[in-house]
Amino acid sequence: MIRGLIFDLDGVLVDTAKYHYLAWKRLCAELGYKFDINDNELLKGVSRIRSFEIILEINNVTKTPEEIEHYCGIKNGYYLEYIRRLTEDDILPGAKEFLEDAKRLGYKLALGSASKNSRLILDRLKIEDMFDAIIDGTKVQSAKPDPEVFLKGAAELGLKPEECIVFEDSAAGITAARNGHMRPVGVSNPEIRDYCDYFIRSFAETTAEVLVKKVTGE
Ligand code: B16
Ligand code: MG
Repeated sequence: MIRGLIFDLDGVLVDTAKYHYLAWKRLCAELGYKFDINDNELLKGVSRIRSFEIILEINNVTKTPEEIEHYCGIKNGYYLEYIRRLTEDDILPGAKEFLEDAKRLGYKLALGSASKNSRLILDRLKIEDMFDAIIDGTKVQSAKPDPEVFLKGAAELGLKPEECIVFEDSAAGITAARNGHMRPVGVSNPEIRDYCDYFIRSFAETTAEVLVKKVTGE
């Protein structure tokens, strides 16, 4: 029986994926690196450090851990310029209503994000207090597709992994949910449609009650 819903942040509740892309693109332009929208797909759901390592691999370049840290700091500065401008209106269509509906039905809600900026983003969107547990990049050692972020979310909700649905927009996140024995629901990103148990283009097209029934067949 499903008792908990775990939400990824970037690309699921808010479209910050485009800001990650713009920030990496700006850094890559300065460094003379190749980086396009297809390359960006590989970074979705992946930690900041791992994202830059992937960019280095694409460009056949090596950097020291200190240099990687340095450039990730520059990228995060660019990213913060964008997300400081976020408002409540930037929550994706139907997402807030879906969270409210799920709470009303008694589901426990957790955030399971790779981002170290999640508190700032939740604060800007004014939805921080809707979550019973917030697990993000500041609390985990292993990046998605490792299931750590979702397993910690389920544990903090006091639930077994099998009792949780995970909402994700990235291939790494869908794999992480499966690795953690949870039910992955793909959101918004058509690239992952074939890898999840169920796919929605937007939360506006469903309700918590209908979605849980569709996923579990209950
Ligand atoms: P930050 P999610 C992930 O968030 C993003 O999808 C990914 O592109 C980003 O590199 C990662 O957070 C780290 O973000 O630089 O803010 O710590 O999708 O897991 O909510
Ligand atoms: Mg995401």
